[in-house]
Amino acid sequence: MSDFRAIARGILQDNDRGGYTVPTAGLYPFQWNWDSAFVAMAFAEFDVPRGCLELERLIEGQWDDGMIPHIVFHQPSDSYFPGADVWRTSHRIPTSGITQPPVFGMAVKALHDSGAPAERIRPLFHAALRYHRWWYSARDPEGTGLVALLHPWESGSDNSPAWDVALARVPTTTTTPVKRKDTGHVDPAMRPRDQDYQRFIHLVDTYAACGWDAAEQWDAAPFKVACVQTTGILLAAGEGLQQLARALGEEAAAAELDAMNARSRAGLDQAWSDADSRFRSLDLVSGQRVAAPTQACFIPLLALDLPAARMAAAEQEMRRWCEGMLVSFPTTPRDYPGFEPRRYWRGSVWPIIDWLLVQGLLRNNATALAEDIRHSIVTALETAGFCEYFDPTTGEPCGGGHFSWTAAAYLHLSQLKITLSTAA
Ligand code: 2M8
Repeated sequence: MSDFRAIARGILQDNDRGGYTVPTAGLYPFQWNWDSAFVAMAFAEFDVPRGCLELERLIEGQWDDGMIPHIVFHQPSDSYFPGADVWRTSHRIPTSGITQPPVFGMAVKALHDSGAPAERIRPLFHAALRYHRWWYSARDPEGTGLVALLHPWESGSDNSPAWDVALARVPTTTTTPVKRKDTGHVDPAMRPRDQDYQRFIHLVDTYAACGWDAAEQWDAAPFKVACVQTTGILLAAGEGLQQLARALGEEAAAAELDAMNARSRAGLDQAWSDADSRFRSLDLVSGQRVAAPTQACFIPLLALDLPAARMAAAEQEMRRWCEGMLVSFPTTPRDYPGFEPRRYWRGSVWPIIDWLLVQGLLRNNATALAEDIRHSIVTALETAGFCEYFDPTTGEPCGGGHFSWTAAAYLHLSQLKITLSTAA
């Protein structure tokens, strides 16, 4: 029988480029923000110093305004588009100009809880605090409680059906020629479409023309969605950071985090829809709630203790999405017209999303569903390998292989023991 945990650790080793981990060689040859945070959380379970180093390398890219970019280009590589030259940013090392879901603070807390020393945790804590301040000031300047994304890549769920309506308004014209490399690494049928890429790069051109100034971008953005997944992750991270602030004796920071967290909690509370049994993001350009059902709608469970009626409804809806699926959790339900089980974020199963959902379900005492999802993804991985994501209808491995965050999710989920609650 294979030692899958050893294989997973081997993947993290192979993808190490000197204290940071690339998602996978070739397809993604740089350091990605939330990929590294998941990897650091896995390291927290067996190699705490290496986990700290992962985050320390990531914040080499942190901007003066607190933003942690979605890509840090530590070394050149021409196997990825858009590379450093397309972004035209001015940090002291090359980075992209947008961010990703703020799992970072969750990883700092996990490393602290695993015994990382205060001299390594304190600087990471302060980087996280500056990052959270940036989120609230740059991405919720009106204080609504939900933080907004200015680019679908910031969601991490790049071509999710959640963005279809908002992204359709973005012009396909670009000043930068679009020279895709991703489709040379994996089957184009699994990747976003060319039109999506035209729009992704139109947005990059637009924000580069703003000199990447946060306020100018906010005014110029043709894509602006206040996102329940990002806010749920921000709040989960913020709660951990608040506890960490107390442990570090940083009382003023604890009070500041408390206020930021309260703002997100209120924003999420308003984003719940009884009619849909899920949370819904808000398109700030049209003023409409996002109708498309995606995994994002359940990520707030991570950070909220849902009232019993809401939780029962959410659980029932999540179970409905899983019906007839070989692997859970599909990022879009099969009965939605935009469902494409192999095309990247349009329905496929992502192990790191399962990790977040399992955590959210456990927080809300839905232990049976948490265990079903955990068991389903661990089995899929042991059957099909450490791929980027899975087709939920067939269990087929999709996207890139030898994938770091998949290995990280396996290391966490394969050893997680869930005790079924009697009420479940
Ligand atoms: C994917 O996104 C990148 C852009 O950031 C791409 O397709 O080129 C997404 O799955 C994203 O969530 C992930 O962080 C990244 C690296 O794994 O790949």
